[in-house]
Amino acid sequence: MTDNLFQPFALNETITLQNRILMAPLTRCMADEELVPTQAMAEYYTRRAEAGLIISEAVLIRPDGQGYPNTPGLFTPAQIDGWRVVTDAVHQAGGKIFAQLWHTGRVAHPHFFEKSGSTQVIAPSAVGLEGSLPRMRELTYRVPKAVSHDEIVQLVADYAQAAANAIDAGFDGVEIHGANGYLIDQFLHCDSNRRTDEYGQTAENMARFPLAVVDAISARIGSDRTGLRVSPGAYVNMAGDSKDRAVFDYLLAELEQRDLAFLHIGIFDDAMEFDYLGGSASSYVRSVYSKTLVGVGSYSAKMGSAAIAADKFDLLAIGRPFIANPDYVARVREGDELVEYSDEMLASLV
Ligand code: FNR
Ligand code: 8K6
Repeated sequence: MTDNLFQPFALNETITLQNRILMAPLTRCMADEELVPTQAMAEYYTRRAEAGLIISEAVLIRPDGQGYPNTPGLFTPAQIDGWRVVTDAVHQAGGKIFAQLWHTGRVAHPHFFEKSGSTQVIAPSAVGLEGSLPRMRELTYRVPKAVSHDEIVQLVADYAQAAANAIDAGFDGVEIHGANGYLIDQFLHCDSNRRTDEYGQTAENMARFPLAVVDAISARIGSDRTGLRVSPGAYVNMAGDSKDRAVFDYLLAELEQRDLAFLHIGIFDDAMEFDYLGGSASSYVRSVYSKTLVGVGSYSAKMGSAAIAADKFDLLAIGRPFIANPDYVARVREGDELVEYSDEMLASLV
């Protein structure tokens, strides 16, 4: 039984989703060399327009946020025009789509953005990742430069501008990518944030930049069109620390005071438990945050439906099965069998 997934859901007074299934953000590395979305991407998203809400693949707010090849941007007129083709097509098909706004922080590599004139990888602190980029083993991660106060102010402005660009491009809203060990998440974990100024050391300070981004974007496009994805449990590009718990307790209490469209967990498998969270990432967030929550992470439609029925979260995001099944929503509704996901499917946009 998955009936509850097919109930409409009002995020707020301005946005109602036709069902409770979200397409999770999925980086596909298929934009053109100018990081402009292509016609093939418009068709890929349009095939999935039956989702209650599509969250786009992560979209760069500016050049120095790039850490993977051919990830699209929202900082040039051509990129905005390219996205308008995508959003128009999704809307024509009856769908809704938010842009996921992204800066990878220390996971970036100048290989991708040195032609923009900058060669500096930036992060909260000068603590690099070990190793090299996925599928580009000749590129090793750099030790980032710790951003200055003025550079933080500029980053907040750049996030807000990218959100305004997303609305110009026809998106229904934005999801701030605060998860998976990228820039915003780097401020929230002790592994990557060693600052001793007003952006480090205490929970309030470590949450200052993420909340400044949330507030600047909300002021620019409305909190009703602003969502946020977070990873309180460190699991990728990040080491966990028991002191991170207090940071997320503070952040989530602050977010409780704001009227975001939704909060979304960033995790690959929601069965993963974190000692310092006292359980899974979703159960922890649910225990301290009472507003709309999107669960995700290795869920089948049945498991997700049961989790919603048990009030563990309100909406279900589906990632890999949506890559394997463009018509995922129809298949679940009809009780049809699903095609199983495999990593080889990442080679083309179907
Ligand atoms: C992802 N995920 C991801 N998350 C995110 O916040 N932004 C992104 O751009 C991406 N990109 C991405 C690409 C690929 C190929 C995969 C497999 C995953 C994570 C994704 O949104 C989701 O959280 C996980 O895939 C877990 O959900 P499923 O796949 O188990 O339903
Ligand atoms: C070159 C493609 C870059 C895409 C970046 C997004 C992440 C892709 C994820 C692929 C699946 C890997 C799962 C790793 C989960 C770690 C859990 C410990």
